[in-house]
Amino acid sequence: MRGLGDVIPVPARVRPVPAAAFTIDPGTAVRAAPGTAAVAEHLAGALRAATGHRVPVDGDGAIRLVLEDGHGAEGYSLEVRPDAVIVAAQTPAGLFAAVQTVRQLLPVAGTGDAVLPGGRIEDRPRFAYRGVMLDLARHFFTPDEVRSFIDAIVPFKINHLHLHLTDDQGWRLEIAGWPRLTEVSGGPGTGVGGTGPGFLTAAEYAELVAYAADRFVTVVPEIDMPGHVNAAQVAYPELTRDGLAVPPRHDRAVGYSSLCVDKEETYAFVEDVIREVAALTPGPYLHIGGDEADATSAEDYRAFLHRVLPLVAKYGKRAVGWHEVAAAELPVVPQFWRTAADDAGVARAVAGGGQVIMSPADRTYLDMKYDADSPLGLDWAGLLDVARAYDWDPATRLPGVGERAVLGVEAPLWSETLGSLADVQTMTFPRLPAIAEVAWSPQAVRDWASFRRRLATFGPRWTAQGIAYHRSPEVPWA
Ligand code: TNX
Repeated sequence: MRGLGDVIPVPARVRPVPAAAFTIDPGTAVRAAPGTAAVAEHLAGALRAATGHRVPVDGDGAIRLVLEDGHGAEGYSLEVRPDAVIVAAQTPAGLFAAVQTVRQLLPVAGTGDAVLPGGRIEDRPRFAYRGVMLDLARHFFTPDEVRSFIDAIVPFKINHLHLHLTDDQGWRLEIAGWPRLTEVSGGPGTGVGGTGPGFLTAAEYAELVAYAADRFVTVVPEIDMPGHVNAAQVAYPELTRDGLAVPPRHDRAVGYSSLCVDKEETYAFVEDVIREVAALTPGPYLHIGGDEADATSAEDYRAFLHRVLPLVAKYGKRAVGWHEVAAAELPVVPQFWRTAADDAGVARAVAGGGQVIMSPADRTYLDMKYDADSPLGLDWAGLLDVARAYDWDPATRLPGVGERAVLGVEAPLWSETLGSLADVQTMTFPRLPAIAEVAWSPQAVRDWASFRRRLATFGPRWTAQGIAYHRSPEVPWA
């Protein structure tokens, strides 16, 4: 049996009472509070998988879900006693976080009674935004593959999935009124190296958003501009400077394409796209990219953002952009991604009261190689082993960007070198759990020696779930 605190992310407070374990037996049931039936089903499903017992959701179960004040937006408490398990939170999202803790305390899959260790956990996230990004543009992943990715990240209390939907190589989301975006740039040969085809229809995207929402994950769609737009220009030559067709590109180069900042056609296109994406996305954020706009002059870049950021607000969304967007000095959440020790633009943005998403490439980029022998991945930000992904503090990473200025942490996974879901999983696990703990757990309770021991127990779980993972030599795998 695991210890009560042997979960990832490590909870803020754990008080084990070893004598107070609870046994899930054939009579165990879950009791939902009003408004918590969906979460109760998630919990009952996990208990069924771990025991093979019926575990109904009914009116007098010993495992009780309770809604009460005092836990914050996603916090919870979990009390395990011999006669009852009481899961309390202020919101269904908090109860769902507690369910992830319980799942990790259960055996992988089993037939027969299972034991939950006794005691009490009080837990709440350090940062509100805990994200992962998946790049569907360089290599497309199907809706089923994205759902399986969501299932794999949810246990670590990740609550945002950023989808990088467009880039120079391909355009992966159907947009009403602009059919060639996906007919042409989502067609065969549009992935890196000529792979593909693939794109999400509007209906498939909406289904993914709903699937994520059922698991308390908010989808953050990204339409990258004014650079990274070759695929859009291939589909619609009127978006180029001279209106002439450009060749499709399936290599890994970056920084060569740009929308035309002084053409009105550009803004008709951008407004249609933003309106459509906003209408399909219930979450608060819309990511407009803004990175590596090397083919756009600094003056044009600012002028572009001054036209486009207000459009995001017009359609009811909060704009996020890679941190170059901080240059515009307009309301936008910058996502810091470089490896530099400081960033004046981000510091200025937060001095005005803003918040930033932290994704320093040398700590969070899941597409970096683990070590020099990694067959997959890139290495422009250096090698990224698990300890390096774990051992940093988002609130001391950038001068002038302290605890309150950090909205959260995101781990981006770019897919230039990743041709399959197994490749995606291998780069994500086991580093994502490290970054998830950075984002959720108080700095004071985090500890590498404890983390690597807890992490080791996930090997058999991932194997049982069919999830490929990298057997990092730093981890004492079971
Ligand atoms: C930089 S990070 C990019 C992407 C690449 C990535 C590869 C960022 C905002 N832009 O276009 O895919 O490096 O690691």
